[in-house]
Amino acid sequence: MKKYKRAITYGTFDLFHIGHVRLLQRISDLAEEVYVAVSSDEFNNLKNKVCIIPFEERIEIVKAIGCVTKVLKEETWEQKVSDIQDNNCDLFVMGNDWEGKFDFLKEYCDVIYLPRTAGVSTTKIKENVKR
Ligand code: C2G
Repeated sequence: MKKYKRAITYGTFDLFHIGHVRLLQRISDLAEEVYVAVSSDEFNNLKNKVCIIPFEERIEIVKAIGCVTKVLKEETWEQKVSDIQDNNCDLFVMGNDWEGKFDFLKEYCDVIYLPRTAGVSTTKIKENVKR
């Protein structure tokens, strides 16, 4: 029996890599179900992130990950509270590069920040490809 029923996490998941997989797997170790909100291309602009892979492909890739129960679209910074309430999530998880940034959600569900997978990032992949 896992500690949580339904976890939710958010991200761009561009150039999907092992850091993303491990994060989702560790969330799945904690919760029966894993909901993932994938950032739209427009929201990425708000995050000043330029995506290589378009939203439609990024969300299809995340949906194909075995431990992912459901995918949602992330379009605003403000949607997390309603996402948590509408989907009855009892856990919100992010990698610890976001440590503390979403503690206000503790009013609605548990909040956990997991250690990032060291040595891998979309930025690093982009740089390696350019070499
Ligand atoms: N991640 C990780 N290890 C890495 C790289 C990323 O654990 N080496 C985690 C991040 O901490 C994040 C998730 O994978 O929890 C997705 O990372 P990004 O796609 O970079 O997401 P980000 O742009 O941080 O978007 O509203 C929240 C934002 O949408 C988060």
